[in-house]
Amino acid sequence: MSIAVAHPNIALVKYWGKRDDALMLPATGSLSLTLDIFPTTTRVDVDPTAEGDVITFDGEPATGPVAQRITAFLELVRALSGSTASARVDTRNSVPTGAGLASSASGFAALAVAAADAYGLDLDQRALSRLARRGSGSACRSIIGGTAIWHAGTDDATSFAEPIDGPELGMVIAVVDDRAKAVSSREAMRRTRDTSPYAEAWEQAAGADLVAMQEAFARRDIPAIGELTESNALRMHAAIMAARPPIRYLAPQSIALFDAADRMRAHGLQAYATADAGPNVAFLCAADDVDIVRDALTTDIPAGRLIAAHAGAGARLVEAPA
Ligand code: 2P0
Repeated sequence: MSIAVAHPNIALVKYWGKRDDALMLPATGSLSLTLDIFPTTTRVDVDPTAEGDVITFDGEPATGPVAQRITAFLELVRALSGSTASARVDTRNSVPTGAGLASSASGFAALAVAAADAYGLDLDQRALSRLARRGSGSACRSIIGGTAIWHAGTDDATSFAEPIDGPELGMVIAVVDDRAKAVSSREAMRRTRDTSPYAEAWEQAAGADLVAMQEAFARRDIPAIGELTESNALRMHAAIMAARPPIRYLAPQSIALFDAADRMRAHGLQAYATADAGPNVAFLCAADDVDIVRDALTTDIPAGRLIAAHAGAGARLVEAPA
C-alpha cells in the first residue's frame, strides 16, 4: 500500500503549448507556486491477481477517458519497473475537478509518487518530476514544494521541474465558477497551436517572460514578479481567444477581478491577478499580505468564494490518507 499527497500549483509564467505531445515536452519553460490548499490523496496497491487496473475517482469507479489516462500512466510505471501486475488506484481530490483549479497537476503528481513507490521504483525528485510530466505537464511542478521552475528541455531527460529561490509568496483564489470547463486544457492548447495566429508570438513572449521572471526572483522583487505574472496570463488568454473556434475562459467577473487588482495597487497593496484555463482568478502577493488581500476582495466577491493560500509542500508519501 502506497499513499501520496500532492497539491495544485499556479503558474506565474504559464505553460501553454507542447512541442511533443507523446513525451509531453512543453514549447516553453514555466514557473509556478505550489499551494497548501486542495490536496489530492492517492493510494496505489499493486494487485497481480486483478485483471486490469481498478480505479476509483472521488469514491466512484472511474471509466472512460479518466480511467484510460490513469491506466496509460500506470503503463509507463510498469515499463520502468518491469512489472506487468495491475493496480488498484483510489484517488480523492478536494478541489472541483476540471474547473481550472489545477486538479490534474495535484492528481498526476500524487499518482506518480504513489505508483512509483507501489511498483518498487526508487526515483529521486527529478525523476519523479519527469514521470509526473507524462501524466499532465503541469504535474511535474507539483512534485516540487513552493516555487518551481519547469525547464522546457529538449527530450525526456531534460524536461523537469526543480525548486527556485525567491521571496515568500502567497495567493488568494477567487472562485468565480467551480463547474468543469467546456474545453479541456489539452484540447485548448492544441487548438491554440494549430489555429491561433498569435501562438508563435505567445511562445516567444513566454520564453522572454521566463528569463525576466528568473531575474525578478533572484532580486526578490515582488512588484516585478507580479507585473510579469499578470501580463503573462493575459498574453496567454489573448492567444487562446484568437483560436478558431474561439475559446473564452475568462468570464465578465474574471475581468472585473483583474480591475480589482488594479484598484488594490492604486491603494498601495501589491496584488496581481492571474487566471488559468477557467474563469477563476488567483491573486499573487507577498505571503504576509494574503489576509489583507483576501479582506480587500470581499467588496468584489463573497468571502466564502475567497481561499487564502501559501506555499505548500511538494508531493510526498504519507502513512495514511489525510
Ligand atoms: C499552467 N495550465 O502553466 C497552464 C496555464 C493551464 C493554464 O498547465 O495537457 O493540465 O495535461 O499537459 O498540465 C493546464 O494544462 O495539460 C496548465 P496537459 P495541463 O499551469
